[in-house]
Amino acid sequence: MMEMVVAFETHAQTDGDPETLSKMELKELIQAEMPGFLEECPGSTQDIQGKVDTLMNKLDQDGDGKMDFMEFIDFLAGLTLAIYSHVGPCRKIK
Ligand SMILES: [Ca+2]
Repeated sequence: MMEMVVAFETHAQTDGDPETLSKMELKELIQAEMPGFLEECPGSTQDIQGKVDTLMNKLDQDGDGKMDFMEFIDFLAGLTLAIYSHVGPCRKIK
């Protein structure tokens, strides 16, 4: 988790606003920290930028067009739940 905090802080500084991620910063963070995440969406017809746009639209709770740290935490929580729901049942079989 500390790595994700550092990743947020590192990528959020790119455009001079260290408190939020722009769409470009979000895209760069995902591509650096979660390789393949934007590419691996079976059935999706969106290109990578379209996926980033959709992700930002869903997660930008205050509608300012940027992702603040609390919105980023919600993204991580949702992602963690999705991974658990996919991997959890497999672990229980062992
Ligand atoms: Ca926001």
